[in-house]
Amino acid sequence: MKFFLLLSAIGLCWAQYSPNTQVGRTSIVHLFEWRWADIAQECERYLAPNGFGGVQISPPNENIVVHNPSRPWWERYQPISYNICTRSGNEDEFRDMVNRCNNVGVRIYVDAVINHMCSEAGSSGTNSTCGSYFDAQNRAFPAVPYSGWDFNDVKCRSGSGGIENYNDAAQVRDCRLVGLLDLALEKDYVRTKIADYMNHLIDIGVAGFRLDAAKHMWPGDIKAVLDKLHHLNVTWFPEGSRPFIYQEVIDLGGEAISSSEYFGNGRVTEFKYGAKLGTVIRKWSGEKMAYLKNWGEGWGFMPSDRALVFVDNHDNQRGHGAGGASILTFWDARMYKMAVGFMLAHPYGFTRVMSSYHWPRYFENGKDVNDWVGPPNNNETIKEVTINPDTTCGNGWVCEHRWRQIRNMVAFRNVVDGQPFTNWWDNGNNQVAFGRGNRGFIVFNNDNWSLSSTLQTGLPSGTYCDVISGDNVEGDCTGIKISVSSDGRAHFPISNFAEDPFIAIHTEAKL
Ligand code: QV4
Ligand code: CA
Repeated sequence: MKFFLLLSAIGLCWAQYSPNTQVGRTSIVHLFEWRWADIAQECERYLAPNGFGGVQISPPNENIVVHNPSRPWWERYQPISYNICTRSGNEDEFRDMVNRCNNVGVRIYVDAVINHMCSEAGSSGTNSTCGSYFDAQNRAFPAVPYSGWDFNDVKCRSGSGGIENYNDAAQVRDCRLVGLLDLALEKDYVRTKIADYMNHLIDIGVAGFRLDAAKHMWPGDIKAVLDKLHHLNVTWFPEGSRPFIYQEVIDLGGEAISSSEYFGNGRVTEFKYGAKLGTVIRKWSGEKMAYLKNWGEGWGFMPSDRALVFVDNHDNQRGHGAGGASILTFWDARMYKMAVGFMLAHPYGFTRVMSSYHWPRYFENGKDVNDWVGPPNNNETIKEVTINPDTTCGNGWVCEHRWRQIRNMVAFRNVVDGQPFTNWWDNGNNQVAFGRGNRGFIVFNNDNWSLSSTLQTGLPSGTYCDVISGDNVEGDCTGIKISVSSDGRAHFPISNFAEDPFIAIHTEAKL
C-alpha cells in the first residue's frame, strides 16, 4: 500500500505541470473573447474531431464596464466580483460549455485574474457586467466581499502606490500594475476568496488555469492559494487529478523577477519563445533558421517541461505586454503559418495556438491607436461565431486554428507525441528540416531561392500527403505528394514563391 501511496504522491506533485488533456492531444487554443455558447459548439464540431486538447477562455468573472473607450477587450482584466457573468455568458452557459467540451474530450482552462480588482480610477456604481455594486475609491467590492483591508495600499512601498521600478521585486508584487487595485494575497481571507472562486470552477469541471499577472504575486502566496484547490471533477478526470497551472510571467531577462521563481507552482509562459522565433522567421538581426538546430533550452529558454509556449498572445499581437515588433501574428499570415508550424512540429514546451478577431489596426507614430478595440459586436453584444462554407469563420473572427496549415499541424503534434527530435538538416541559411522519430518530418524554405533536396526523413517508405498544401481525402492527397524510399530518403521541392514554403508529412497522412 505504501508503494502506491508513494506513486500517487509523485503523481500528485507532478500533476499541476500536466495539462490533463486526453491522451494523444497535445495543444490548446485560446478562443479570445468567444462566447461560451460558441465555444461549446466549436468543441463538438471542430476541436474534438481535429484533436485539440483544450481551450483557454477569456476571464469568466464579472468585470467593470468601460465606455471610454467603448468596451475595450481589456475591461475583462478589471474584476468586480467572482460571479460567472460576462459578455461571454452567464453561469448556466458556462456550465453547458464545460459539460459539452469535456464530454467530447476537450478541456477548459480559465484565465484567472486574481492579482487585482479594477482600476483605482474605476469610479463607483453598478457599471459592471452583472450589475454588482462597487466603489473603487473606497476599495468596496461587496459582491465578493472585499474591503479596504484586502488591498496592498499600505504594504506597497512606492511613492505613487503604483509599480515604478521593475528592478524592485517587492514593488512589482505589492504595488498597483497600471493602477489596478492590488489584492493582499498574504491574507488568508483573500487567499480563501480566490480559492473559493477557483474551486467553484474546478467543481464545474475545468481542467486548469492561466494565472494572469503572476509576476505581480509572490510565488509563496500563489502556492498558498493552489494548496486550497480541490482535485478535478471525477466525472471527467481520474481521482486525485490536480488543476493544470500556467503562470503569466513575462521574463525576457534583465528584471529583478525571473520565471524560475514560479516553477514550484506550475508551468510558466515562455515569452522569449515567440519574440525569438519571430526574429528568426523575419530574418532580422542576422538571425537564420539554421540557428534553430538547438532551439529550446539551447536558446536560454526555461526547461521544456515547465514551459507554456506560443507564437503570439492576446497582448503582444496588439503591442501590449512583451515581445515587441518581432512578434508574428495573423496580420503576417505567410510567416505566421511557418512559425506556428515550426512550434507545433518541435518537441519543446506545451503549445498554445492563438485564435483572434479582426480589429481596425491603425498605426500612428509606430503605435496601433486601435489596440484597445474589443471583440466583434452588435451594440456591445459580442457577435456569434459564424462558420462559412469553406470552414473559415465569419463575423470578424479570424479563427487561425481553423486554417488548414495550423489545424493539420495540431494533428501532426499529436501523431509525433513522444518521438525524439531527429534528422536535422540545414543549408547553412534558411532552409532547414527535422524529423520526430519515425512518425513525422518537416522541411522549411525561408530563403529567397528554391529548395530541392533529398533528405533522410526517418519515416517508413511510402507515399505521404503534405499536410500544409492539402489534406488526405478519401485515400488521395489534395496537395503535394512526397514519396519516401525504402532507405527513408525523400526528395523535397519547395519554391520560395510557394504559398506556404514548407512541407510536413507524418505517418497518419500516408496513403
Ligand atoms: C491607466 C494608466 C496607468 C494609471 C491608470 C490609473 O496607464 O498608468 O495608473 O490608468 O487608473 C487598462 C488601460 C491602462 C489603464 C488601466 C487601468 O490600458 O491605460 O491604466 O486599464 O485603468 C490588460 C491591458 C492593459 C489594461 C489592463 C486592465 O494590457 O492595458 O490597462 O488589461 O484593463 C505587464 C504585466 C503582465 C500584463 C502586461 C500587459 O507583467 O502581467 O503588462 N499582462 C496581463 C494580461 C493583460 C492585462 C493584465 C495583465 C492586467 O495579459 O491583458 O492588461 O490584468 O507586462
Ligand atoms: Ca500584486
